[in-house]
Amino acid sequence: MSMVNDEKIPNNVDLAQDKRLQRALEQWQPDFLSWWREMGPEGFQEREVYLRTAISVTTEGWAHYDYVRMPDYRWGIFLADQVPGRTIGFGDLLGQPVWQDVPGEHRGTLRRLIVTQGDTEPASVEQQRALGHCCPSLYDLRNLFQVNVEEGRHLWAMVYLLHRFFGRDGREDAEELLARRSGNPDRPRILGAFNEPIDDWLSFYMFTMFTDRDGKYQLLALAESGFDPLSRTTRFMLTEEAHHMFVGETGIGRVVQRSAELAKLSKNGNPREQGGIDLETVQKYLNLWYSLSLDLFGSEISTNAASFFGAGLKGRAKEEKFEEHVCREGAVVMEIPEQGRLVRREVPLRSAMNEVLRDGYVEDCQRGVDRWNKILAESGLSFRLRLPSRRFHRQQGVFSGLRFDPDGRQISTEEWAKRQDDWLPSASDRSYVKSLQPRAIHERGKMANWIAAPAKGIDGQPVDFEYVRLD
Ligand code: BYC
Ligand code: FE
Ligand code: FE
Repeated sequence: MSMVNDEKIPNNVDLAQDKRLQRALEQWQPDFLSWWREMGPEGFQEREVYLRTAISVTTEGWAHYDYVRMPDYRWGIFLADQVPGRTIGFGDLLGQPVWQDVPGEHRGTLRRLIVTQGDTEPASVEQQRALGHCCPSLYDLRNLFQVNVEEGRHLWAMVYLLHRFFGRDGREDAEELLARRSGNPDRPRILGAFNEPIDDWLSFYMFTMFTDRDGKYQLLALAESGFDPLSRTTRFMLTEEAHHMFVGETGIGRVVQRSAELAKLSKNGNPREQGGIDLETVQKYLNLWYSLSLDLFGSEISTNAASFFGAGLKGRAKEEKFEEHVCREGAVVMEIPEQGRLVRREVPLRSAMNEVLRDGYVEDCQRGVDRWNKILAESGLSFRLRLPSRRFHRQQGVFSGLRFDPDGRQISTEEWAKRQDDWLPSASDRSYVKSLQPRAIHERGKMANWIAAPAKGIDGQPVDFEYVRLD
């Protein structure tokens, strides 16, 4: 029996009426499932997990909780409601009606944007696939799987667009989204951060805090798109993204809280003496994932970004908050390197759109850091976490190829080599973090020693709820 019907694939895109889409999905869906079994969460595929499934776009329907085995998860296809009379909100075509189909001249560019977005989703599942074996609690295990199945659904969202609007090219792209592999030297994922290993939970929380938050900003920018189906798809994805960032921010918050408790219990104020994570190590992981995530916005000065904006394909986050939407004039003053020195330059606004989007992201990250620092202040500790300079450890954009310290001061290659391990997780930091917890914690309500319990459970359930049935 076909797996492609409204019962198996909850949707609001008229799947039952769309024979072409059905045929494309009938090909792709079994390949997706084999990919999920091969590259999805390792060792827990047959377990029942207390998961949220989106079964409609209404407020009651998009958060339906029940026990489900992950391969039976009902990955759905949802577009946020159409806004009647919606017009393009920025760029050269400001005020014109949005497109319900792909304009021929933008076909290649839209395909690239959708493929790039789509590629990150399965990549993150691959990166996180072994984490179940060292989970700090059942609560966290469930959150990991929730994030994983929803990233799977985000892949479905992009595959829907490829199948529905891009014909045979789109079908080929959709297959390739299942063929690339995170970290594989021969067929890597497209963007840098998605090829980095995530093999401990501190990295996982940093990733969901900082990298999923890049997702939020990219989705906000795509939600402005003049290609209405892309706008509607990404708007619905954003509703799921909030939980991913919640997992990251509260995860780090719980680590910070526990580290503060353990610091007080130890003779020298070092949580490591009590089997916890010291705040210096937390800062190094933060430096790493924040800088990798800054790279995901692309270069500070980008002709791609300028043409995406001009053509009405990708706007700014919450475009309506800006005063002026054409942006043919205007400039952003940036300090950029020229011949090895930082100089102030005026960059035409459209070419600076990646940096404008990054500005909002940086502010959003800072709010999270402030909340962590509040936990430290309330614990009476003087240590504070902070975001490093945007220039620190960059591999994309105008600062790549040069070396900067976390304060943004330019330094020599020799100094970088000497100090690198003070700023980024060293091999010994990584093995320490991994050594903290030799086995997964499976007892209901119990937490690993290095992390505090969450303030409350999921979906109104208690913290000691059986979030994953392991027997
Ligand atoms: N790594 O003008 P440039 C998410 C490439 S996360 C490798 O600087 P542009 C999620 C770039 O492709 C959100 N390559 O940048 C989170 C270009 O290549 P070509 C994902 C990079 O084009 C957690 C060249 O460098 N969504 O959803 O303005 C879990 C020069 O490009 C990188 C999107 O990314 C990099 N970091 O902007 C799960 C939205 N950065 O053309 C999911 C769609 C740049 O020379 N993508 N390059 O071959 C875009 O809007 C743009 O492609 C980018 C780059 C913002 C990524
Ligand atoms: Fe996603
Ligand atoms: Fe996400």
